[in-house]
Amino acid sequence: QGEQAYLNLCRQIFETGEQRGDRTNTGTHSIFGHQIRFDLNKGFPLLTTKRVPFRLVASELLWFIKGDTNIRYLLKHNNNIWNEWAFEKWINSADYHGPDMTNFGLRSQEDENFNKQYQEQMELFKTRILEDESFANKYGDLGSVYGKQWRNWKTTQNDTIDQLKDVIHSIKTNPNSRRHIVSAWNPEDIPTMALPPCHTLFQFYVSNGKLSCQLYQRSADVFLGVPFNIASYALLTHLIAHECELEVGDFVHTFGDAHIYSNHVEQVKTQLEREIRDFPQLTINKDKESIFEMDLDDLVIENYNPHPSIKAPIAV
Ligand code: DHF
Ligand code: TMP
Repeated sequence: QGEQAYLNLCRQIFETGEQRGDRTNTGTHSIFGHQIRFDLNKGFPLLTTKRVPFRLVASELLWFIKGDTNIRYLLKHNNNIWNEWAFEKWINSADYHGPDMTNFGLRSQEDENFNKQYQEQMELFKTRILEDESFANKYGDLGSVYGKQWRNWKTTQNDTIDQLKDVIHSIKTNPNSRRHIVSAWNPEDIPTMALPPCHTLFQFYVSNGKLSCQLYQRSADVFLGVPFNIASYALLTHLIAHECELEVGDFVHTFGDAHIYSNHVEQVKTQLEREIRDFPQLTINKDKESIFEMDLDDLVIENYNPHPSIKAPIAV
């Protein structure tokens, strides 16, 4: 339960994980199939054994909720977490004429000279996304990722399905339903996505006036991605409970391939030596009912006193 369950998952991956290669050529320790649980009444699960930037988690979730798939919104909120995947599309396009950026993720870690060039190109890219709207429309878009599937799933009848609105409606009108599901996994659209969805499918459950949520995450970067994913789905559960006038219950996090990248091992060991502190509290602006009206300022985290942040390179 709680943060201890997260740390136990890390330990278990070290102790029983298989060393295996992966798409990014970084190398991982990995296990398959695991579940952890957070009682959302015991504080908001923003990990305390390292600082997790709530502002970035919240702006990414609001971006999904808006149905947006363009990193321009994120950049406007000073959120850089999806840059690499848009940049990748840009440097592979016929319009890119700068220095060769092939395999920039790994090369920027190994070659200091190249890293300088890469940082330069990335800054140019970001500026252009922010300042040039038609460029942003073309190269800031990540394809049919989360926001698209949650709010505008395309049907064979050339219609769209708003899964998020529908699931909120079904929670309100038929709480006992076993069909409160949102899926981001759209097999037809996978080829058009910068990254196939890692948090793949989630389900809600109403019991005794409390809303619980379970996520199936097919692939989990346990050090960098998972702390964000936990906080993001905890926040989503709070927001939907707020709109449906329910209390919060549990967040259940179920994993497929749960892995620690080989260049995160030292960082995780540092984190495992730290003592867990109390979780912070989340307050949502009571003047707003609908999750579709929420802004960053409507979400406030209090009493968050984590250990210092721990940096690590992200595998692209
Ligand atoms: N790829 C991989 N390999 N792992 C991921 O976790 C991942 N996550 C994605 C997209 N692609 C991915 C989207 N979510 C960070 C956290 C979540 C995230 C992307 C990036 C991240 O870099 N977190 C840093 C801080 C970032 C910052 O301050 O700008 C961290 O230390 O938590
Ligand atoms: P994959 O598509 O080859 O599985 O690579 C995706 C990587 O990104 C993998 O390490 C999992 C990680 N990831 C998360 O852990 N959480 C996320 O929210 C996202 C988008 C990715």
